[in-house]
Amino acid sequence: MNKTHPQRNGGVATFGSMESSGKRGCCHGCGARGGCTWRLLCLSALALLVLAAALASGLALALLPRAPVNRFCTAPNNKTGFLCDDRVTCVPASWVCDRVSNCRNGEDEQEQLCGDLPHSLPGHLVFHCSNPRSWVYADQKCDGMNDCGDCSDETWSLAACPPCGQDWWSCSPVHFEFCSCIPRRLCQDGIQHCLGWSDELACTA
Ligand SMILES: [Ca+2]
Ligand SMILES: [Ca+2]
Repeated sequence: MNKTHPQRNGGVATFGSMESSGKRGCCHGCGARGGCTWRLLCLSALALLVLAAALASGLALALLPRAPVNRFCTAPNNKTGFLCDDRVTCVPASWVCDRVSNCRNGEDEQEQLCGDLPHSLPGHLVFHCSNPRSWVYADQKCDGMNDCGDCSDETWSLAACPPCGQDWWSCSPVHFEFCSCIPRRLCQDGIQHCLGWSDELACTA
């Protein structure tokens, strides 16, 4: 008595055709004893190809020359600033290359930026004093302090500073720290700051 398994003949025929086609092509064969070896091999090869393509794309993108990033921004108190990589954080100009990381990833202290000051800095961060050998950060221009040493960051036409604000007293100072305005908090503090004593005689805080 021969028993014929209803699925066996069909299965053999099916396996046979799939196996032969699997050897001809790829990812179609599934041998009964091989446990879908060809299919697994083909799928693995495909996965490797996809992975390799993804890696190659990433590498190509990394090697592409990047367009210069616009770092200009306005920091608090309307100061000229440096825009961090997050495109949100705006660091005041004088915080760049001060050896303190202020951007999340420290891009304000990178060697590329700080290696050859001031030439390595973006131009908008630098103010050149009337003395060609001196420079200050852009946010030190018109801040009331004599950072250039010759007041060219405060009074000269190069700086084009607005008149003293309401928190300042306009006079001719004697302290080299200031140029043409002194903070009103220094008025009537018992110390002469203005050449004509106006900070002690006329100014009210
Ligand atoms: Ca810094
Ligand atoms: Ca200044």
